[in-house]
Amino acid sequence: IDNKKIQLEAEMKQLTIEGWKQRLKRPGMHAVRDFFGAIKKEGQISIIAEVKKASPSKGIIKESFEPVEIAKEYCSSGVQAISVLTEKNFFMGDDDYLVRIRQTIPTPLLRKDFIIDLWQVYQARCLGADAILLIAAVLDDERLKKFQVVAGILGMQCLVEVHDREELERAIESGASIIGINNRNLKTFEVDLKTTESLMNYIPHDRAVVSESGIRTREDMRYLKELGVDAVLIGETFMRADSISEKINELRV
Ligand code: IGP
Repeated sequence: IDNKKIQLEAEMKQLTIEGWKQRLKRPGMHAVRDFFGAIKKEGQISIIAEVKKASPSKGIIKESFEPVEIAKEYCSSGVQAISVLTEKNFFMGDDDYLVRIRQTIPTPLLRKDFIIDLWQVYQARCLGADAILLIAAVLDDERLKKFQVVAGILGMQCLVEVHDREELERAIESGASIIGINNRNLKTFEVDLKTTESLMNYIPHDRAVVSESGIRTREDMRYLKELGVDAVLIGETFMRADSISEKINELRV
């Protein structure tokens, strides 16, 4: 019985992927934007601004949450890219936020979710993602590589997230072009920007380096720029700001 169940599940996933593939062939399917090119600019530290209602460590961050309005403000403030949480259970995100934001603004979009199955890669493309998040800690080497290959075939790029030296080596080995250093320890939720400093120097120069989480001040930005980081990923600081555009101007270095 178990074998049958496993086989059935495998077939269902296969069907799902076929279903998504069919959708991708529909006329009017949008083109993908160059996420890597948008964030890796010599001598500049780019901002990836996140649309994020809640988090497991902080609960609800923003009560009056209008994802499209937030994205529009990010866009008009000139951020280089936007990250959209689509994960429902921990971050109160929604796939539909990505779809609606995609329809409204031209900024390159990262889909922020826990991608653990191949069909989600196809789905991300259909929803309007230009890049997807892959977390090294939750994917084995085979999946890490395979998902990047498939994303690439679909025209998307991957931000491979790491938190320690071992994950970083696996990310580099897997061919990741965009490496995200998460300053937040996902087990303890502790944040330390020094995580970026300690891993930076092991990353080849042709990759884009993104410092993620816990970035709050202009001093933080100066510090990370000094380290040679290509981009920062900021959520909470913008979500809590009285004025998003003013906060972005304040953090621009
Ligand atoms: C943003 P912050 O501290 O600025 O809100 O962090 C981003 O780095 C964080 O949301 C994040 C995340 C993730 C969310 C980093 N890695 C993985 C979900 C899944």
